[in-house]
Amino acid sequence: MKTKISGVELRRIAMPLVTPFRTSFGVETSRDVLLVRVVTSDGEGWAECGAMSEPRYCSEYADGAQAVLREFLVPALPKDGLDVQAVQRTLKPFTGHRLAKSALETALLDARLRSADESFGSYLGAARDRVPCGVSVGIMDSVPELLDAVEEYIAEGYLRIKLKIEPGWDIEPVRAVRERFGGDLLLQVDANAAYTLADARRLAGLDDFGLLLVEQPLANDDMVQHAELARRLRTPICLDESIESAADAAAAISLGACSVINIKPGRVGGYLEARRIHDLARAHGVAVWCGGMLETGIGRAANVALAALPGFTLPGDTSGSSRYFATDITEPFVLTEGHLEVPEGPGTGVDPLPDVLDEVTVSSEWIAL
Ligand code: OSB
Ligand code: MG
Repeated sequence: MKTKISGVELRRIAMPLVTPFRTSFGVETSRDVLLVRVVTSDGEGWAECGAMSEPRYCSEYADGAQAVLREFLVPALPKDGLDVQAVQRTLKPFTGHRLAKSALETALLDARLRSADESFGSYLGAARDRVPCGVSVGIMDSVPELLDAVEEYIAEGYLRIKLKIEPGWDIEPVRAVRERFGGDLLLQVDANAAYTLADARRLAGLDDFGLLLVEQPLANDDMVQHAELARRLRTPICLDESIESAADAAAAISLGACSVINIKPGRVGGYLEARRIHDLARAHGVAVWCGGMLETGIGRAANVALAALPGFTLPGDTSGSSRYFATDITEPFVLTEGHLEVPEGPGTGVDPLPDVLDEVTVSSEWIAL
């Protein structure tokens, strides 16, 4: 059955964060989100683009993603009919722009799955109906402030804590969290590319604290340097920014640049590429977990489905809606015993709440096909 696409809506929303989120690349106080809605002969589909307002985490940013969708990706879609493979073939000649491509592919996939009455989880191969959740804790002004935040997240049931680190905020906060909450707490750190290989001795200082992993210590394109660092640390290295495709994952694994991978579907161009990385990593005994980009319920729903695949053996950054927003644009995701349930309805299984969506909408454009 061929599907016709009549058009695509690009909608921008402004979502204030409940607490500022500071990383080594900047501070976020409000999430500027690009939503994609496709309208097809089979019905609608929604997706969320992971791009942030500035190109710091990666080269994409929300205005840029919107522009490339408007100017190139949406107009290239086959008008008379398509399936997901046809969409991938159409988008492939355009270099990069994976977050933008992912949003378009995911919205189309959502529309197709809804019309086929199949859930994302079932389509992707989910092996369980709920997933264990961790939380990513930003850089704070002081250690006591950090300890209060971590204490609250643990009280809410989060099963794993990830601390954002940067030079000057690494050993001390990690030691303080270990001392306060004990050696059994599942703890890991994320540097967002803030170090260089010259910092190897400092990073080796993290080896004393029994961390699950250190995420993306070096620059995005430092694959070889990560392999060298891996030889100097006992703490497992996990890559985030460096892995933009299954080919990158294969290279990283064969180089020994990482022993864990953070899979973010947007970063790798979509859920199908994300699943390829999962399959490859699993075949090599490399653990994976599902990362996040401070998503609303729209993006979160599909991420939670992905995180239910059998190779996702570590808790993800799939936190509850309240960790990010006072009001989510879907029914909120709420933790139960540190887990989120995989949505069961067709497609992503969630719908934007029209009133909330209208309230947070900043702009909307319609691209007819
Ligand atoms: O590096 O994993 C990251 C948020 C935005 C951009 C990059 C990252 C993050 C997080 C938070 O760590 C993940 C989440 O809770 O969505
Ligand atoms: Mg990261």
